[in-house]
Amino acid sequence: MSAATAGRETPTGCSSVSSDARAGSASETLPSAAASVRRRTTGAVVRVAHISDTHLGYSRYAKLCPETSRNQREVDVREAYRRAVEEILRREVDLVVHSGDVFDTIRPATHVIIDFLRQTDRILREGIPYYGIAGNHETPRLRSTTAALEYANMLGARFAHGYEPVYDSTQAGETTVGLALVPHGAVLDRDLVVSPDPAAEINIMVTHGTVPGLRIHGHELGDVDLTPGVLDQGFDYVALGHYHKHHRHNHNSYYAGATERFSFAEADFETGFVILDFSGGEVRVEHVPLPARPMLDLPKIDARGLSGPELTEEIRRRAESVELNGAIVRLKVVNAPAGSEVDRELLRELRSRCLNFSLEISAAETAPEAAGEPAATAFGPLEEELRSFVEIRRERGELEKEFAAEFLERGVEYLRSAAEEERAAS
Ligand SMILES: [Mn+2]
Repeated sequence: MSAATAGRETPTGCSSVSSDARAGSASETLPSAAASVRRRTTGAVVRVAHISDTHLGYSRYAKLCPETSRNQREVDVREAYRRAVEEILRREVDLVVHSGDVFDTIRPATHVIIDFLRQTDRILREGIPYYGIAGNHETPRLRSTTAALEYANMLGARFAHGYEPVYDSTQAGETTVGLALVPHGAVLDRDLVVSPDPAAEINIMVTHGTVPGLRIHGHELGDVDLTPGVLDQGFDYVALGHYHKHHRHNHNSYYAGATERFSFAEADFETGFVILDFSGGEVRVEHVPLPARPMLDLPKIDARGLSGPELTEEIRRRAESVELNGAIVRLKVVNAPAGSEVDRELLRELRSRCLNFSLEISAAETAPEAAGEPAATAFGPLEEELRSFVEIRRERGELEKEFAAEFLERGVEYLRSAAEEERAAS
C-alpha cells in the first residue's frame, strides 16, 4: 500500500456496504404480510432458510478495516454472514441449513470462529434448528483433524463434517422434517446412496459439490462430484453448495449462491441466500438478495498504437463510467506498446477510491514473447516459477486441484500488484 492512499478511506471503508437488504426480493408470489401470518396460523407451511458458501475467514488485498485493523475483505464476509442471519431471523423460519464452505479454510483463526459462533447462536437462541455440512474448503485432509464446525455443534447446531452422511430429523410444528447431511468428505465415495426418511413428511438433503451438466460461461465444470445416485433419491429438496451463483439445477435441487463474491468470475453474481416454503407437497424457492461489496470487471482496453497519455485517458474514461468508491475493480490492458507510461496521479487516485484497483497491463495478447513492458516483464520469471511450483505439487497430489488454482490465482495477483506498486512508486 502506498503512503499516498493512507488516511483516505472511501465511504464504504469498513463494514458499511449500502444496506437495502429489503429491496428487490426475487419472490413471485405471496405478499410478505400474508406470508408472515400464514406460518403461525396454519402450521401447514414449513419455511426453511438455505444459506451457503459464506467462506468466513477469507481475506484478500492489502486494505485493513480502520476500526478492527483486520483485513477489509475478511470483515466484509463476516458482515455478509451477519446480514444473512439478520434477514433469516426477520423471515421467521422453522429451520436453517448451510450447504458448506462455512469457513474459507480448514483452520480458521480463533476470532473468525468466534464471530461465526456469535451469529449462529442468535439463530439457535431463537430455538431454530440449524443444520449444515462441511464444504471442500473446510474439510480436513486428515481424518484425525477435527473440523472447526464442531464448535457450532457444541452450541446445539448440527454440522456433519466427516466422511459419512449424517441423518437426523426435526419437528417444524406438526411436520417432521428429515435431514440427510452429506458433507463434502462423504461425496468422494462414488457408491454412496443417500435415502430419504420414510417417516418424515418433508425430506431435505444438504450437500456440497458440482452437479452433472453444470455449465459456467458455456463451459462444463470439471470434476463432477455429485453423482446422479446421490442427487436423484426422492428428496423434496436438495440444498446444494459449491457453485457461488444462485442456480436451479432441477425441480428440487438448487444452489443457494454465496453471500459474498470471491473472484472476478463472480463479479456479476447476485449475493444472498434462499428461502424455501414447503406447502402441500410443493416447494417454493425464493432467492433473497443481500448487499455485498461491488466487484467490477471493467471492459478490457486494447492499447495497440496508443501513446502513454492516450492510454491514461482510456483508463480514466473506463473508470468514470462506473461507481468506483469502495469497489473491487479490475481493468485489463492488452497490447500495451513497450514503455507506455500511465499517469501515476490517476492510478493513485483510483487506488485510494477503490478497495482494490487492479490494473493488469500486458504487452501483448497475441505475442507473449514481446518484451520491454514493465508490468509484464518485471515479475515474469517469478510468476512462471510460481506456476511451475504449483503445477508440480498439484500433479504429485500434494495440492488439491481447487486449492492449487486458488493459490496460484492469489499468488499471481500479489506479484502483479507488487509490480504495479513498484512502478507507481518509481
Ligand atoms: Mn465455495
